Amino acid sequence: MKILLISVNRERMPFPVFPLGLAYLARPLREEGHQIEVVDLCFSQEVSVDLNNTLHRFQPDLIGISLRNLDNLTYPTSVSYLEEVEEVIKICRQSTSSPLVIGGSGYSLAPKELFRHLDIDFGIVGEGEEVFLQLVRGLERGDPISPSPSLLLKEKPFPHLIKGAQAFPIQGPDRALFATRRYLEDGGMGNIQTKRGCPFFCIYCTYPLLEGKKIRTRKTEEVTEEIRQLVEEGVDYIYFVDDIFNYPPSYAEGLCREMVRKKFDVKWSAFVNPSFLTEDLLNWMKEAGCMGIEFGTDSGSPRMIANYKKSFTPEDIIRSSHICSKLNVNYCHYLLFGGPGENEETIEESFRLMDQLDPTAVIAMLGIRIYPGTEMERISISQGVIHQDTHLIYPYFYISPALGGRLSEMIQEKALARKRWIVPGLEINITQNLIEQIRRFRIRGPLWELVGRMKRPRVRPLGT
Ligand code: B12
Ligand code: SF4
Repeated sequence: MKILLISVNRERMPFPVFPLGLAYLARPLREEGHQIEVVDLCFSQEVSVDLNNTLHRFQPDLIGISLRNLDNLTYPTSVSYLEEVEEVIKICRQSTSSPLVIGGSGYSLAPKELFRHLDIDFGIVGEGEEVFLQLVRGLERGDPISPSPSLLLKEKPFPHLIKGAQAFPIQGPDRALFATRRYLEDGGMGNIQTKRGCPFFCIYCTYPLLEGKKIRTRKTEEVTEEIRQLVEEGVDYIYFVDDIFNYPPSYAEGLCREMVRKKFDVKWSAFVNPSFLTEDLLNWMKEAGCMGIEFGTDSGSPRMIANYKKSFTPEDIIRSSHICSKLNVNYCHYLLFGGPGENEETIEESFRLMDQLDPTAVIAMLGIRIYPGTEMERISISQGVIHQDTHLIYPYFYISPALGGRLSEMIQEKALARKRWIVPGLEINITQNLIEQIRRFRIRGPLWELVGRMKRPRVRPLGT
C-alpha cells in the first residue's frame, strides 16, 4: 500500500522537535513492505504547495496525520494549532479520496471531541505502531473494519471504552525518511526514547494517560544501538524524551554505564525527578555525556508541591540541586504558577527557594492547562472554572482565584528582577527571534543553559 505520513507540527518554540512518533510508526509499515512517504510540515514555506505536490505525485492509498500538539501550552500567549490541522485535512480532502487516519499525543488527549471536530475517517488513540498496522492490513484485504477501544471510525458509534493502545515490546523508530540533520541544525538536537509510562499522579499531568502508569523499558542494547546510529549520522546532542529519565534509577544507571562502555561521543539532557537522583547516578550520567538536567519541580512551596501531588518533597529538590551544583552539571527547574491553592505567599516561597538554590535557569509557566481525564479537570469543574461540556480541545487554564487576576503581573515583576528566569508566556528571556539568532551560532542543546550569560533580561512588553 502507498501510505503518506504527515507531521502537522509547525511549532518552533522552544525549538523544532523531530517527529519521533511518526518515525516509530514508519518502522513496522516499512518492514511489512509498504511504500511510505513523509511530509513534514515543520519547515515548509508553503504548506498547500508542498502538500499538494506530494499528494499529486505520490497518489497515496492511505494518509496518516500525526497531531503532536493541540496548543502551545503557554498562558497568556496561548495559541491553538487546530486551525492549521483543519487546513491540512481540507487540502487532503480536496486532492484525494484516500482515507485519513489521525493519531498522536495531541489527538489522544481528546479523541472523541477531536473526531467530531475534524473531518477524518479513522482515529487511533495512544501508541499507533500496532493498531495502524492492523488497520492497514484490514483495509488491504478489504475486511470490514470495526471500532475498538483504540480505534474510532467515521459513521460508527464510538466504542464504549476508549483506551490508548500500548505497544509492547517497544520497537525502535525508523528515521530513514526524516530530516534528522535539519532538526539537529535548527533545533540543536536529536531525540530518543528509552521507555514509556509514568506511575505517578500529579493532578494536571497527561503523561500517565498517554503512556500508561506501568513503565515499559526498551532493551538497553537497542537504545545504545539507536544512539550509535544517530552519532554515525552526525548527531552530537540528544534529548531523552522519557517522562522521567531517572526512574527506575537502576535502568538509568545501566543505560549510562553502557553508554560509557561504548564511548559515545555525544552530549545529552533529559527530564529528571528530584526524588531519584543520587550523586552516584549523576556521576554515571555525567560520564555518559549528560550536560543538563531539567527538573519538573513545579513549585518551591511545600503546600503547592502537596497540592500538585508531586512524588517528592522540598528537601528532595534541595538535595538534588546540591548534587548538580557539586558535580557541576547545569540544571533548570520548571515551575508552574497558579494551581489550586496558589497565593501570593506560595509564589513568594517558590521565588525564595530558587534564589537559595541559584540553578542555571528557572523556566516558569503560568496557569495550568486543563486536560480531559485529569484530576485538574475534576477540580476545575467543581470550582466552576469550566463546565462538564467545555471543549478542552482548546486551551483553558486554571488560575487560582486567590491571586485576584494578578498572576502575570506578579511573576513579571519578580522574574524581571532576576537574571536566570525564563517566562515563555511573558516572553521574558525567550522569543522565537532570539532563539533563532542564537542557533545561527550552531549551538546545541536547550538554550536555557545560556540565560545566565545574557547581559540584561530581555523582555518584549506584552501587547507589542
Ligand atoms: C519530550 C517532550 C517535549 C520535549 C521535546 C524534546 C525533543 N527534542 O524531542 C520538549 C520539552 C522540548 C517539548 C516541547 C513542547 N511540548 Co512536549 N512533550 C514531550 C513528551 C514528554 C514526549 C514526546 C515524545 O517525543 N514522545 C515519544 C513519541 C514516540 O511518542 P508520540 O509522539 O506520542 O507518538 C506515538 C503516539 O502518539 C502515536 N502517534 C504519533 N503520531 C501518529 C500518527 C498516526 C497517524 C497514528 C495512528 C499514531 C500516531 O504513535 C506514536 C508511537 O507510539 C510529551 C508527553 C508525552 N508523554 O507524550 C509532551 C507533549 C507532546 N508536549 C506538549 C507540548 C504542548 C509541548 C510544547 C508546545 C510546550 C511548550 N510550550 O514548550 C512544546 C512544543 C515543541 C515543538 N516544537 O513541537 C504536549 C502536547 C499536547 C498539547 N497540550 O497540545 C504533550 C503531550 C505534553 C502535555 N502537556 O500533555 N516537549
Ligand atoms: S509530572 Fe512527571 S511525575 Fe508527575 S505524573 Fe507527570 S510525568 Fe509523572
